[in-house]
Amino acid sequence: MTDLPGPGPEERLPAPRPDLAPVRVDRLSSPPSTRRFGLTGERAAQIVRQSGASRWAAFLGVSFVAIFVLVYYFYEVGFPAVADSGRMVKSQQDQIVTDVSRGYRLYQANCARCHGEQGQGGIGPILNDQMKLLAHLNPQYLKNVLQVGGRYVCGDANSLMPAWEQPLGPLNYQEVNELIAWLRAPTDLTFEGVDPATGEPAEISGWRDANFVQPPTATPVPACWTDAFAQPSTAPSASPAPSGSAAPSEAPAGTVIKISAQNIAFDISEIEVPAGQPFQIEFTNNDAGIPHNVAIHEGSPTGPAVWTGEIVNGVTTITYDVPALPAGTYGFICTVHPNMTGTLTAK
Ligand code: HEC
Ligand SMILES: [Cu+2]
Repeated sequence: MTDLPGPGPEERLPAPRPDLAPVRVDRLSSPPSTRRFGLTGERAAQIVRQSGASRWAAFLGVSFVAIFVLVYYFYEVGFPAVADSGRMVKSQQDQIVTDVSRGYRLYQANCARCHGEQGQGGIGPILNDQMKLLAHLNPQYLKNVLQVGGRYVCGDANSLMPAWEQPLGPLNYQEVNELIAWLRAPTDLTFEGVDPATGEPAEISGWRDANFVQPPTATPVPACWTDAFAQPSTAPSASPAPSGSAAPSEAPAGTVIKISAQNIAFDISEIEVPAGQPFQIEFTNNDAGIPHNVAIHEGSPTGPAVWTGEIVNGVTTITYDVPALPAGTYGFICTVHPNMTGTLTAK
């Protein structure tokens, strides 16, 4: 610690050091010839050529990067004036198609047995109706129905449709989103799917017509689907009354056909009536709280309607007076449940 011995630590001072003379060093050790700035003409020309070339190379490099960045930008977000040309838009569309086709498969597996393979209705209400798809079947409503179940629709606690989304149902939120994407898929969206009728691969397209405009005369879709049947049923119920008062006098000895409906099905699939004679149908609806009727259509149940009976809520019995039918084959159907059908022959 100390340089010189002393009587006490406080008296020990640093020893003086001799002055150091600065050492002179030549900074450059290369020979002076290399440190001359003089240029030969040849060398100067070479330098000019070289720097010109490297500026050119740098310019090319920078422009290449600039063009690349620009092209890549448009490749990602789309070229101006070329619709849907961007990679991001395309991959977004691919994702939508993936969702829709998965939703389509979920629909065929879980929903088609009640709502029909084409959404035409059956045990459950029609879903592919443009008026419904316009506003009634909006994503939030569909989400609620699938979360809560059929009771959300008309407040019927005994609705036939269960809840579908977890935790009450079997499907997770992703599957529900895919189902909603399918139900609302526009008609111009097509994808590879399996035709439920043939089991063959087929081009499937959505139901919703994006260009559909509500006709001015259209009545809005009621919140509860059975209300849609209430209106026509009240109007015809007024007209059958006068004809009903006339019919019994006409056909007291006439034919009376008995049909009943239970568990969303008719008990018979074939009826025979005399041609050219009015007859009566005694219709019993055994499904509590579920509306049914009998309607007669030309040729087949999907043909043009010839006569439509009043829709009645079960459990009840109603006697319909049916006007005379020309000889031929007809279909009978429940207007509310298009999968309740049968054949009627007049001869
Ligand atoms: C067991 C038959 C059945 C199955 C399976 C079924 N539904 Fe339903 N669905 C119904 C019935 C019945 C109603 C009417 C609810 C009510 O009023 O009680 C309904 C109502 C609906 C509604 C409301 C319709 C409207 O007009 O407001 C939607 C949407 C719906 N179902 C979608 C689906 C989807 C999607 C699936 C498949 C995951 C499905 N349903 C499976 C029977 C079924
Ligand atoms: Cu019915």
